[in-house]
Amino acid sequence: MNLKNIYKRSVLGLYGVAYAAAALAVSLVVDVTPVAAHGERSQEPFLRMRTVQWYDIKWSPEVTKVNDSATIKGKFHLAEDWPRAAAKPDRSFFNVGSPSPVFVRMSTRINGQPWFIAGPLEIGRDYEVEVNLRARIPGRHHMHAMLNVKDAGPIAGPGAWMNITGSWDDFTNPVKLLTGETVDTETFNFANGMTWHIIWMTLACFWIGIFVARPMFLPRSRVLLAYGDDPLVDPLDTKLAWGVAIATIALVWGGYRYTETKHPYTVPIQAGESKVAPLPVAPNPVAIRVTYANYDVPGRALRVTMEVTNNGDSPVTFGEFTTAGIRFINSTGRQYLDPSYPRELIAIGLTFDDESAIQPGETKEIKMEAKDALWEIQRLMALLGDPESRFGGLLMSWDENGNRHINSIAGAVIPVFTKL
Ligand SMILES: [Cu+2]
Repeated sequence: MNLKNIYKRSVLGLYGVAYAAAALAVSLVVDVTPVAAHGERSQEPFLRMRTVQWYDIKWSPEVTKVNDSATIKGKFHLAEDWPRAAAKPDRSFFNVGSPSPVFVRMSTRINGQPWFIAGPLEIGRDYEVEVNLRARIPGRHHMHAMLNVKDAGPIAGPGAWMNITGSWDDFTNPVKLLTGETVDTETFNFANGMTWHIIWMTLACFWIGIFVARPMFLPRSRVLLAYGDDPLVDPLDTKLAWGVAIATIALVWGGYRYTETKHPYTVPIQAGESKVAPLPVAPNPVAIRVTYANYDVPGRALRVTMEVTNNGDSPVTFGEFTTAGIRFINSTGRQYLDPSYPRELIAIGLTFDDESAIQPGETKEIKMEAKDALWEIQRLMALLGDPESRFGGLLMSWDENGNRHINSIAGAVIPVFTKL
């Protein structure tokens, strides 16, 4: 390779750098308007319907002032029909899906136990969760309950709008340390953090700068491939490398020594595993066997045929089918509906071919229809395009005394195209 060639390649490399810089500048200058949701509808239906089945989720209050507390609480069932394509919840972490840290999470409890590290959860069982939040950034935010499952990713639950009023400047997050001192974690050691960023970035830029200047990456790589590293390393390079290596080690060692002297009492970040027993299995006299299910594409309706047995001593009536946080209800379910549940996630199109109660000891075949445009709006009909076209959800029934029974049902779905 001749000199002219090396020069040409260096110029090409510089064009690349200039292009990247221009792209960065455009993205900084052009106003990017925030979107109202975070793409929860684009998550595959099999993940939303057949993994974490959320119910009784409550967001309160609707409006919170900066620094005030809010909670998200509710329950979830881990579906027996957990899809093969998603990793099992052997290591899960309860999280809150929000547009940036608009709230600060103060605590998470699962079945009353602190849950600050990921841990195993059991398929087929139920859990109760409560998250305490502290309002930080004013605005109208869409907040989701969410379960992060290792290797399966975040599984978003239903979302509701929570508003924060006030000014971000007033936000404080005081924490009392073991030594009795109180610090505000919002601003604590901010300058220290910035200083360390600047130190390491300066060192990194200097290190890369050496190789950019003497000579640049591409010509260097060509020379290395053609002639080996002998012609590339000169005595100054060796001196600089030693200098940077010693500076790095000195900074790390010095930093640790300084921190230890300044904060002699520290607790390491907890890195174990949260373990909690699932909620006890509630006695459920209702047994359901799904025998057939189809999805009416033009009619936007899921139709499920099932054999239902009431093994209890009180007649039961079906009232709600919940899937992916969407609640399909009929007149029975409406009586028990939480009025604060997001309206956009409620569908009233739940019907049964036989609406009469199932008597104690009775077994009968029931055809359920859950019909609503929400199948389209929430993009759940995309389950027909999933490699495993199965539905899942919680079917809720109530006995005469108002006791609720929950059955997690699932089955294969066949698409049908009937005339409207
Ligand atoms: Cu959202």
